[in-house]
Amino acid sequence: MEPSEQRIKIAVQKTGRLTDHSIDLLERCGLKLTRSKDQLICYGENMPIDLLLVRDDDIPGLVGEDICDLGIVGLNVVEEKRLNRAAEGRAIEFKQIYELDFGHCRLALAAPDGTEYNGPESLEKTRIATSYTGLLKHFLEENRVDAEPVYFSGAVEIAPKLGRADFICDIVSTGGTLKANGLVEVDTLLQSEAVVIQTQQPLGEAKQALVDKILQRLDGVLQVRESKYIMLHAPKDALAEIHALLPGSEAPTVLRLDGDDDKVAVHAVCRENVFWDTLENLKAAGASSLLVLPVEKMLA
Ligand code: PRT
Ligand code: ZN
Repeated sequence: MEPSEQRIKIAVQKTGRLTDHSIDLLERCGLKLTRSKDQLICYGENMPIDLLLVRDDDIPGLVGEDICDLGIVGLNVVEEKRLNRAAEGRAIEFKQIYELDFGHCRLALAAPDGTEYNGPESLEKTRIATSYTGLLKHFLEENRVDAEPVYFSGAVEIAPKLGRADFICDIVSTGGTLKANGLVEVDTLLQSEAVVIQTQQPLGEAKQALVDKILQRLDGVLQVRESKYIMLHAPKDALAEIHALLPGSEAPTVLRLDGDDDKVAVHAVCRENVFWDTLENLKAAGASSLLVLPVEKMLA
């Protein structure tokens, strides 16, 4: 095994909403992992890459302080950490590389059903319970509103019932928790999803080459998720119309069909989801023998 300073370290959430998705994504990039006995590290068996399994709140700090080279974490956590550090005069910046299309949620303002809200000015002189004081203060400053953030480390949604706040500012995904507590969403501060962050420190040639390789594979895995390979027969005179209907495809391959001078075979990689509607529209434009196949791997 390489000396530890030559291995890439990726900070990943130990247990939580992002854990399975993050590990699955890295495994689909070809990484074979074994967990250490204490479950705190996953060692890469076939590549010099190890995962540090930590609380999600620690991930931006570990990457910002150069202890890990990459991290997978919610944008909400990254932005909160960045703003808190900036307020303390210890700014950290990351190379934020990819949005990973999982862990979707939003940081939203909510209030007891019936509360009047006509925009941020309605927050003037109110108390707002949150664990996201950095993002909330930033929002209040941007909107020049004087309100009082009240820090709650968890169970923010019960603050209004306890008489501790007029509004709450918390992460929402389905909205079920707000509803169960008689709260209504009134504004959105941030749309979030899991992202890959990279340290801004130069990594050295060998490590950077490995990071580039893993990022290229990640890109391939993300593209493949939405991509499909379409094969069809098209009348030559409908080719332009049919190409225009193929979602997200750049240059389809057009092949001659043996014994048929009027039609050609068209093969294309479509980088957006192919729905039944698309196939029906292609058929209406004259396409026949339509076949849609999943794409296993892709390298641009
Ligand atoms: O232990 P550790 O600190 O690592 O974990 P954690 O408890 O802080 O985080 P975790 O696992 O709950 O969430 C990790 C990340 O997932 C968050 O930082 C977000 O980026 C993202 N995420 C996506 C969410 C949600 N969806 C979500 N729904 N994080 C939290 N929630 C909460 C929400 O606040 C509400 O209380 O889940 C509850 C249910 O939400 P509704 O709207 O579906 O009812
Ligand atoms: Zn956390």
